[in-house]
Amino acid sequence: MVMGSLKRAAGLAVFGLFIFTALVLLAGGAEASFPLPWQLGMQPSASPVKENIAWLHNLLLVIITVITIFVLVLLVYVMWRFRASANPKPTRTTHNTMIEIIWTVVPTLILVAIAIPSFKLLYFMDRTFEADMTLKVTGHQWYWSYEYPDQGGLKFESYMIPEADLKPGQKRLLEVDNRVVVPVGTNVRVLVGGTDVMHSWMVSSLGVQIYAVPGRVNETWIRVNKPGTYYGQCNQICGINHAYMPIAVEALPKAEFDRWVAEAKRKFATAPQDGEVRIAAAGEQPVAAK
Ligand SMILES: [Cu+2]
Repeated sequence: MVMGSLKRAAGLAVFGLFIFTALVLLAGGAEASFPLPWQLGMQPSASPVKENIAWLHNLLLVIITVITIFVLVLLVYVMWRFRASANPKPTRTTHNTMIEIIWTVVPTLILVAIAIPSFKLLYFMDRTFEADMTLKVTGHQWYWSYEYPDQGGLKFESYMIPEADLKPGQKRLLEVDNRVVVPVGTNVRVLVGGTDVMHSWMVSSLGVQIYAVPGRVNETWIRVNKPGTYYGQCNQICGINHAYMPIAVEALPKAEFDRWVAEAKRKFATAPQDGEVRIAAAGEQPVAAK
């Protein structure tokens, strides 16, 4: 009777695991740097930081799966082994020094084993030592602005394209009028600030999520592995239009990037810069230029 239900439970667990694996494999097949309906798992990695995040994620997934299965097996065994019907006279055992040492030391070792790669990754994500160029990102209610200090201070604003104006093939709530363009294979130092409330610059496939705080400059870095467009969103609840300030990072080969810079300088030199604002220094009110 007991063995029968155990077998049924084990059968169900194996079936569940099979369905889950199939879904993950299906979802993993999608090579897209934006969210997809019914997506499971993470977007494919397009930067060294994201590759390392995915690696740590997969390691942790294995560890928590093994721990969960181990604890489940122990619980089921204890329920069966010490059931009342087979133990009319209950055992009075309360302590076992050996077991207590094991269940203290082993989890500690597991935590240390997780902490080492975790801290290594935190420092790797923090900043790049060898920056080839700098990109300044500023969060506003409710759009982003970008500035290129190494390209003659080129700057522009990036607004979402409203649903009614979308052209065929453009992504709803993700497409912007001016994409932020970076060269591939280049260490880009990203300085992030804000002018009004807290925002967050998040691009999933590049492994970046950093707060844009008024009066403060946060630093991170990206290095895009291959050309393409990588989508993200502000992921700090920042007001009524929080959902309408997407991010589109376009990575171009270096020569094409230089051409883009020359073109962008002409385009944005003449464009009106009404809402132009700069990252405010600590303790200073955000300043809007005339
Ligand atoms: Cu925001």
